[in-house]
Amino acid sequence: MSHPATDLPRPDRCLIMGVVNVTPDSFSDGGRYLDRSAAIGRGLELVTSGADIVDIGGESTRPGAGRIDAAEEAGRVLPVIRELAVTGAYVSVDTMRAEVAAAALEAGARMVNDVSGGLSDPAMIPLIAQAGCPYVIMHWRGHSATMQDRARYVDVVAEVCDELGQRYQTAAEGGVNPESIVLDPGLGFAKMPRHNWALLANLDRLASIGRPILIGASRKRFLGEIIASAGAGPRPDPAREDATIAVSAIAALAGAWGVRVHEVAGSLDAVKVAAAVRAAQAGRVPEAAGR
Ligand code: PMM
Repeated sequence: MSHPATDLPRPDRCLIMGVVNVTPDSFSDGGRYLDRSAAIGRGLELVTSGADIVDIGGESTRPGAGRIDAAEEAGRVLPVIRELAVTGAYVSVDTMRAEVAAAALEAGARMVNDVSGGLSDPAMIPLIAQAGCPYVIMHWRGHSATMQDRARYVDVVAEVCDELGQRYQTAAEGGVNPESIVLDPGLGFAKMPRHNWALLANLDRLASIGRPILIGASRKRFLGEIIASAGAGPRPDPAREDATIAVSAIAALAGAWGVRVHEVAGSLDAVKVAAAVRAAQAGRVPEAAGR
């Protein structure tokens, strides 16, 4: 099957996907942007800070979270997507529902970020095939309420590569343009901290599937745990930003296509530094890597 050219952004450095969760309960920014104008303002702020993509989500996927209904999810994200898209921002919608994805594309979103990689809603892959838009397939083993019970692996890197590879193949066989697919190991989704670290240590193996890799580590608990002071619990969420920036540098140096982050500035600097090192590794003179 031939496909039209894809709208997948490919800057000359690791790109920055800025996050706005229009939810009351996401672990990091839950409750801050449930108000529509606050969410739009935040999206614009992320773009001004240099985000290449703004990812808008209306349903929390934090471990243990329950589902909301599609109407509520759509009601949260659509007005925000509409307002951001008219400014020319490249907007993606973070949803597992084909119905919400379709309405979001109609409202001006250009990419669908599906944390279930098409597993949650059988209508998703046909929708993406028909829309011809870029599609993020994340590694997922089940809904948030019980996903941590599924964090069982003999070899997490091999199993995530295998399961992601299967989702990629299913999507391509379902008519999705392979050139528009991005793969994401789903850090924190059916993963214990040791699984997240193993995946971050082996991004080259994920990349060997042959598609761009997106990494979403921003402010997740496993970062708070690794930087905890002796005898103290995990570092709380806002104090995980420096660790997030470190992951952005590491992922970019390993050749990741993008990092999904709550704050843009530090990660943007980090990916520019990584781009300079990669250029030098390739024997080129590093130049300013875009904005
Ligand atoms: N993580 C969250 C939500 N959406 N999407 C992708 N592609 N990758 C992720 O790692 C990911 C995601 C959970 O984090 P949040 O509640 O801060 O958005």
